[in-house]
Amino acid sequence: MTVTHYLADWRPFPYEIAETRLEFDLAPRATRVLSQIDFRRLSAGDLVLDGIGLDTLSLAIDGKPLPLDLIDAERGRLTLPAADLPDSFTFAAEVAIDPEANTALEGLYLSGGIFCTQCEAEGFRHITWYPDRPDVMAPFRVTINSDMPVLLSNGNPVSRAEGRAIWHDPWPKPAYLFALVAGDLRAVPDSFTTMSGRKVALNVWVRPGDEGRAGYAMESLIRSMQWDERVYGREYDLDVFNIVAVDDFNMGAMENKGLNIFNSKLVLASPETATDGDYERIEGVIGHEYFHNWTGNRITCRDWFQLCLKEGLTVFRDQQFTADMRSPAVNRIQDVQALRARQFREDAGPLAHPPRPDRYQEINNFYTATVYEKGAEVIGMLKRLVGDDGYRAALDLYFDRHDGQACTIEDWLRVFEDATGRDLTQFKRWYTDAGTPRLTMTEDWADGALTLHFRQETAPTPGQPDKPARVIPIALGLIGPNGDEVLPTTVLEMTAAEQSVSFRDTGARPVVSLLRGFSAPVTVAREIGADQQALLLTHDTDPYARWQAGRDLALDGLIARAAGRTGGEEFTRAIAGILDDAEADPAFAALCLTLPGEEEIATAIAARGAIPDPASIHQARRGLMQEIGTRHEPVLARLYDAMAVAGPYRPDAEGAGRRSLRLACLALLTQLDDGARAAALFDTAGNMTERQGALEQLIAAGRDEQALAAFAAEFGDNRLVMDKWFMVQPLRAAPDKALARARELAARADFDWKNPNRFRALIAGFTANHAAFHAADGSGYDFLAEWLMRLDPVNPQTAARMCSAFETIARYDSARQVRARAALKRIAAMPGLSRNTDEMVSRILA
Ligand code: 0A1
Ligand code: ZN
Repeated sequence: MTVTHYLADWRPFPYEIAETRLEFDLAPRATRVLSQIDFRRLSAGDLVLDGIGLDTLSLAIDGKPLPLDLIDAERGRLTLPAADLPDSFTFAAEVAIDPEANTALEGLYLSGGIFCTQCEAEGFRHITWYPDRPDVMAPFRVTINSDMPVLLSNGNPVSRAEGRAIWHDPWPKPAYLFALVAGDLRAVPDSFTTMSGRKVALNVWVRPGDEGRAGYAMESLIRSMQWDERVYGREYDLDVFNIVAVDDFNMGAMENKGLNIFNSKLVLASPETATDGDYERIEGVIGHEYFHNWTGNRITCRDWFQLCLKEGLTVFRDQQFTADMRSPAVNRIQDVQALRARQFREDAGPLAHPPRPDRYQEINNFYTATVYEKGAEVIGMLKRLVGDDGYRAALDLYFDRHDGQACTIEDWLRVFEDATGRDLTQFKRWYTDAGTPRLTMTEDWADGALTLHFRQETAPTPGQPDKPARVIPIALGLIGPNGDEVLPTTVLEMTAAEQSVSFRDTGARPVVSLLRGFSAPVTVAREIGADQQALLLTHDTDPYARWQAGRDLALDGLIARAAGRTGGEEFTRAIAGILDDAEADPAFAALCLTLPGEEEIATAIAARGAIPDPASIHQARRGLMQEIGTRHEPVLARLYDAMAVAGPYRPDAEGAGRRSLRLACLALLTQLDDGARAAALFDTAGNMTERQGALEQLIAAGRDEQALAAFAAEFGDNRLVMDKWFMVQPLRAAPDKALARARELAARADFDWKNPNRFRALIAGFTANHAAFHAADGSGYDFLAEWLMRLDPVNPQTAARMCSAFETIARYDSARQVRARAALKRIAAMPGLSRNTDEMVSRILA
């Protein structure tokens, strides 16, 4: 039975909750959950509670037993007719659940012997009967009965005795923010004094033996707390803040009130086991979950259609935080790269949806790049339009007006309107309309005036055939032919489908530096010559625009090469300037020096109306890397040596930047030295960043046997490090070898595929090998389908998310499309297919 939920159908819940009391008797196979919920009637209506997979032992109202046949197990509902209910009453239930059998990792489950919970979005209904919707908020009192040494829940500790802990969370919260943890855990403790002088006890909880790898997470937490006070004036509001690392987790982490639960890969780090990228993600995600305390918990979402209210804003905040902790320019470019790779891709395919969707079948399928990353971009545009002061005033008003409430995108936009006087009616389309606008610019140069003509258009997306014009903030500058900036950044607010603007007195005809700072999430089409791109790459004052100019130049060359022509000569020449300057900003140079990936090249080819051929793209990219390496060998070799960092490893932006440039040089030099440098680096590097980087090069060069064995011997008992080992092999293997490699790995006893990290490492590592996944014979599609069908009955959420590997099939040739669709149809036909995967597959096949 497929049910579609519509935004238009939202109705307020007719009851409020004064307090929720829960008592857990923990046992792996039969945990007993006793609940007492104090309801008060707000308006007419039956009391409808949600519950799935519960063994209900008893139900009562004010102590009077209720018949169990009120339960509709098929629909997961318990309906108590309004006529039978007093105005205020206590509902009580006693249920039994089986955490050990819970492989879906939704609700209460066991991860390596640790009891833990995941309740967003609708996990709480797997724990007990409840109005499992975000607009029903309550203070919680939780009793945990268990012999486990550490017993945690939300809020503040009330009491602890042998076998029992009581917790009280005074802040009203929806059920999706509930959490419980019980296990043999060790704390890495610290403390923080808030700006008003409240002392908060901080703990990062890990398994015994992992304490030495939790320090960076703790430092990141403290930096996050300081930052939110300094930049947003937001203070923490409980006596304790706990973070727990677990090995089995469907996503990255979860912002449960006062008790964040994390995928261990986003907590545990040491120089020998984690890369610079891992450290950066840990800092960003610790920040993200902490920032949710205000944007998500104190102010939550009225319904799940409003998910981007908390997620877009919290991603925006964590991006600001990372930019402040590291390099604003480099991080902006990385964010844009990620947005293009994941969100533009989503927007261009069958899974396109607006940041605020108006329908869903399975809400867990909507934790997407569109809701998160595009949701953040929309806020960036809003900030640019109202200015920094306007943004601050609007946010202050948001916290003031809506603290303690469950809100909508309308509430959010209204605070901006009220704080700044701006009408945001047209701007709202960014929230309600799917698709990436394409911005076309043409130029006229006459009588010393440069006129720019802009046109915006957005292709239809599923269910949305017409796309009215949006507000697009276009930040631009002008660069004179001698490289001087003749117009600093100005922002043009485009509101119509077509609009023009003129600039005079600029001297000789300048080159437009367009969409500076990536001021709007749009694609750009413009006529621009290679010499103009080279000019921007060398002289633009805006780092994003500089990088983008190089990107476009490289893509032009790669597309030509993939079509069997020559290409890339201009890029190869133009990066000489970047290499000369590289030591001034190594991280930026590394970004410029790393060619677009194969997937990005395929996207660019499709955007020009051609059909990408994965094998030619792979060849084209390697060929251009070889040419660049050959042309610049002396300087690359010099930089490679110069970027070695002396002294102990530190995971800061400076060291990470030097290592990223070093590895970018290594990738080019490996084309010439057959892996000699990579082999040496693998043997001598004292940090995982360089070891993994070297290993990836050795795999690509087909010289990996020894290194892989050494790596496995050294790290065989470290799950997170072995995930890397499982990931890099199918990802970096030559396209004709990757599938065999993936199958071999999948057959290993330590391919513990029920663990989401391990499954993703191998299977998503393979699908990210573009030419291997899109093999002409369809073998890559078959491999993915086979594993999704295996995973779906065990863990529908993770299986469903990975269906998105198929979302680009429409841009390939018809033979590939036929094969991919056949694989998808096999999944669709599987008996008992989950609602999660069913929805994803049907949308892709539609
Ligand atoms: N709110 C979390 C993301 C999250 C969503 C769902 C989960 O389980 C299905 C887990 C985590 C965040 O934004 O970090
Ligand atoms: Zn979030």
